[in-house]
Amino acid sequence: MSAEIDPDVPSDDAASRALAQLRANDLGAFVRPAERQYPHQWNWDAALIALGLAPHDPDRARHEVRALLRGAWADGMVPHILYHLGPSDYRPAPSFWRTEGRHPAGLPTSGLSQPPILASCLLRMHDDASERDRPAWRAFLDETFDAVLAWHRWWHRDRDPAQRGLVALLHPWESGTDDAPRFADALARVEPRPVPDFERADRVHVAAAERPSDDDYARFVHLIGVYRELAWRPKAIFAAAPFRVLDPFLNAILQRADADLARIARLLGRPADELDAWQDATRHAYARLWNDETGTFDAWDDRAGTRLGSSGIASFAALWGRLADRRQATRLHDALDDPTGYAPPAGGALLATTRFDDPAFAPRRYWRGPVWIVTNWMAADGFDAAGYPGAAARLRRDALELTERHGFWEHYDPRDGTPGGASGFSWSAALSLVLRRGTKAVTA
Ligand code: 2M8
Repeated sequence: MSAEIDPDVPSDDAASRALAQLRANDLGAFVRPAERQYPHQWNWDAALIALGLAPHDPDRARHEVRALLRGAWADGMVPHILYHLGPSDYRPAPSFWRTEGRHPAGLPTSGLSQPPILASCLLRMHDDASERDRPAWRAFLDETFDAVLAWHRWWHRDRDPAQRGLVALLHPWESGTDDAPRFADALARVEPRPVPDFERADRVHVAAAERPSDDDYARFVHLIGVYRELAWRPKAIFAAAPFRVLDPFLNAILQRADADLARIARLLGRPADELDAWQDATRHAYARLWNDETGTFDAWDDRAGTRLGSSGIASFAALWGRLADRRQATRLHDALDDPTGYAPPAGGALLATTRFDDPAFAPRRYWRGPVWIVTNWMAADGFDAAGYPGAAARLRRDALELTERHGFWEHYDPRDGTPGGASGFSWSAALSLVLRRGTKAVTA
């Protein structure tokens, strides 16, 4: 269906196409992230899909969030993949994780988590609702509050046991930006053992050149092998993790989500002190990720005790998390206009995942170069808040143009906008609805 999209159609038609894409991906129990590539429910995809659907079909949006929270473990962790409908041609298969005894009865899940963007989406669904819908959203904030808070507690307790103010990723999949160049050095230190019961199946519907390399994948799978042997016990896997990274992307999303959950708490008349304390600790620790030489927020390899380079898109998340000061925001803004940084050539689009002059930049390979609609949306929000409405408008315009010209793909080549990755990609459709709502509000 994406090939039928005409860039000149009025935006209401474009919105209908986005809703049609989400309907096509709706499997009843949940909306799959893409028509073929991702047949299960993914954590942050679900939150973004719900946000897109909320004003059009609030009941369906709430159903999506309920389905996600049904996967929560007893310790509060909300997993990154939920296999509601059992096995499929996707790998890892549910049984590969060996999470029995940890996942809820009858709902197999992965053993990892993903960016906790849910609280931020929930607050927006409530705030953007019509007068008529708002009471139902308020009731839904109340219904979901304890589960979301328990998940944030899990991050701050089990992924920051020494209370340093930054939570750790134990697997690149937990960042949502799986093969991002900033993880390369930390992954290179992982020595993968072959895992006998695993075979890659992610290159059937998507070109191999647009998926992570075999080297990366061997390590992704090896890490799961290590953790499943430790029965996913939080203390044990934290201590043994061959890959442990303090990531500016994940921590910025958590910071914003803590702030948004604190707003929800106040709205509901619940205490917010714990949420406020987490934000103070994170703000303090996050400042140390800043690299004044490069003008980036860098990830930290918690195993080697070293700074990781190739920060790319992760730096811009600091704006989403309201974690960049005025000078840092200006440095990030400057990189948008720098052709060796992120300024696209004529006919291209903001915002590449990696700087154009980074040796790791790969314009069509997954999280190593392409433009993703989610990161444009986050960066636009951040630049608006930092006092750069022009940059925010460019980011929104480029994202909308990409989806209108090419349809809803997983990502787009920043040099010429050509689409790549999975077709029929749900969050590109969902966020096009969100961006269009934002654009309308600004121009109204
Ligand atoms: C991608 O990740 C999965 C593994 O979790 C995969 O490559 O198979 C990532 O882009 C992730 O951020 C996203 O949530 C998921 C589904 O869209 O796909």
